[in-house]
Amino acid sequence: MSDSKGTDAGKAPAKTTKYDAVIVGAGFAGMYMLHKLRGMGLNAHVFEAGSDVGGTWFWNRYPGARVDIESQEYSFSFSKDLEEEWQWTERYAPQGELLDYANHIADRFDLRRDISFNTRVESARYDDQSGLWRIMTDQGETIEARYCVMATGCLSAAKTPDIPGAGNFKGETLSTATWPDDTDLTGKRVGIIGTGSSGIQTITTIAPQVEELYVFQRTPNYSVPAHNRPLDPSVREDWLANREDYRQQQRESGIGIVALEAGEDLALEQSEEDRQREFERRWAKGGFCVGAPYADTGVDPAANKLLADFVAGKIRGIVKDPHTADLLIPKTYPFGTKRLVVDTGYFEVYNQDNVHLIDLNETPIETITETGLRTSERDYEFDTLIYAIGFDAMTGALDRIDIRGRDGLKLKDKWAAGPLTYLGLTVSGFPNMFMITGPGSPSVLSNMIVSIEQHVDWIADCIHDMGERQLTVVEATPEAEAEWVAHVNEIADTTLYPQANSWYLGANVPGKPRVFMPYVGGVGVYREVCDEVAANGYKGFTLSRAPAEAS
Ligand code: FAD
Ligand code: N01
Repeated sequence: MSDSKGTDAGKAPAKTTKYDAVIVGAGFAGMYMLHKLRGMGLNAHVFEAGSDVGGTWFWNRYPGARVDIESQEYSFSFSKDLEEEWQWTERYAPQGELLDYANHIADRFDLRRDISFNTRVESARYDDQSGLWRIMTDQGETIEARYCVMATGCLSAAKTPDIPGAGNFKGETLSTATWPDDTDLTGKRVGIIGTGSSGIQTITTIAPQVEELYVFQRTPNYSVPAHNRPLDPSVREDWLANREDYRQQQRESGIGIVALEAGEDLALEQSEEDRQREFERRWAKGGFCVGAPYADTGVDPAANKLLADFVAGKIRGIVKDPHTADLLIPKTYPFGTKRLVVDTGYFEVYNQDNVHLIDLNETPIETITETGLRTSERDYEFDTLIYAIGFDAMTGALDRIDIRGRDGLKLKDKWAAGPLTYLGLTVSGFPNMFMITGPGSPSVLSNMIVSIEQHVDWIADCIHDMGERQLTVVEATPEAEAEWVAHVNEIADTTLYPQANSWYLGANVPGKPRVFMPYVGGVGVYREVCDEVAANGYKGFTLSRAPAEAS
């Protein structure tokens, strides 16, 4: 159906460019989607707001940014050659190496020729008659495409500071989510707001360089040791030798990580001695496996408390000042119900004289000032202010696009009380639009690369099958969507997750509906559901031809 190409959007005068599929976003999801659709002979094109590929790893260049899943597991499996030629250097790859990996993929599969960079998609409207999406960019171009794939990222819409006086500060202001390359904090006085994963990685890395570091903490986070180190060649050899088996394990697992070693026994049924031994073994191994020793810690408050107490003991053992240690121990939510942080000496930095922890519960921020920040207790002065305050997660990037489906229905209105999706892949009323790792899928509760691959493959198969049947419109039914949303909520409620004011629930964005967004059923179970839907003739979808093509 394509009749013209426009790889250099923005330079051309207003015109309509046609593609079979438009993909929004050139992170790992958008890149693989492009590769896959191209391989099927489709004319697909990507629009990316940034100036290059990599998504998360392109934007988040703050000091210490690195993956929280072992490198070989956080990598694509779709190409054996890619897997064999790429060499990770550390157990947990740093941001720069992850960005190199993204660039390597773009080069190796010659992706850039079908990506328009520095181009933000502002609106996407579905036309009922033609069954096509009309997409508009901030470069003034209009695009028509049969399929629109939102690869916009779950953690790509950074929050803007909602703190009184934000903007007053006359020194250097930085955000972890849009960190510039040429920053040197050596010898500076720095204030940082936020102690999630981004804050913790930044704090740990800059603490030895800066003169003074003021950490403004509202809620402490559970953090476990990464035990990061240069990647042992034997790990790579073992992974490549058993690649098929490991990849299969990932796909069938709970969160897509082989190293998780998800325990199947119940904590409450173990002796105190056995439990401590297992907790210690996992702490020594490091990473997310610390959070999965037993099957009941995520669902039973008593079992959860055993693990939480163990980790609290570790924090007390590391941090010398008992009051500071106490402030660093989470007390308001169960262990693991916010994304666990995997750190490299985080708690240790509080033993340094130049690092100061300020508890915002005790002394809240009154205002940002020209020279720093004022709490209810005193003024703090610094040269650089860092915001590590997180994202409008899962729905934020989609909300920032004016998406209108059948009969002009706005996605934002449809989702006013929380996201409604079928399988986290599609939305009823928005035919031919797919989301990669959307709300209602395992997404951010999983190894994202595993989930991205599964979604891309499923979407590509669906588009292929539509072509085979000479059909042009695929749309989730309202009934299937309602049933899926109820199921997602029901199983979330069997866990302790909803007890934390986390971004999984939208609790970090004022006014955002409180709905648990990701699917907790596990990537293996979820994959089976998606495969069954496809095998049963796309159960829960209507497949048709657009009215303009029906005769
Ligand atoms: P992204 O990488 O977010 O890419 C989306 C792209 O879409 C962005 O480049 C954005 O600019 C673009 N975009 C969005 N809206 C528009 C628009 N309207 N027009 C044009 N372009 C648009 N996950 C893990 O599993 N393990 C980890 O260790 C891990 N670490 C993380 C660390 C950080 C700092 C963050 C923020 C997230 C992390 N994640 C991690 C989650 C991470 O987002 C995913 O692993 C993965 O990189 C997501 O890829 P993606 O392509 O889906 O989205
Ligand atoms: O964001 P967050 P993040 N005043 O929302 C605080 C992934 N990731 O960017 O909890 C004061 O977790 C807020 O406090 P509170 C990972 O999935 C992975 O750190 O709202 N404080 C919190 O402490 C992660 O979960 C890695 O009370 C304010 C912090 O800011 C996700 O991205 C690395 C505030 C925000 O924490 C998001 O992590 C980085 C205010 N007004 C990110 N507003 C890896 O390691 C917010 N805060 C792989």
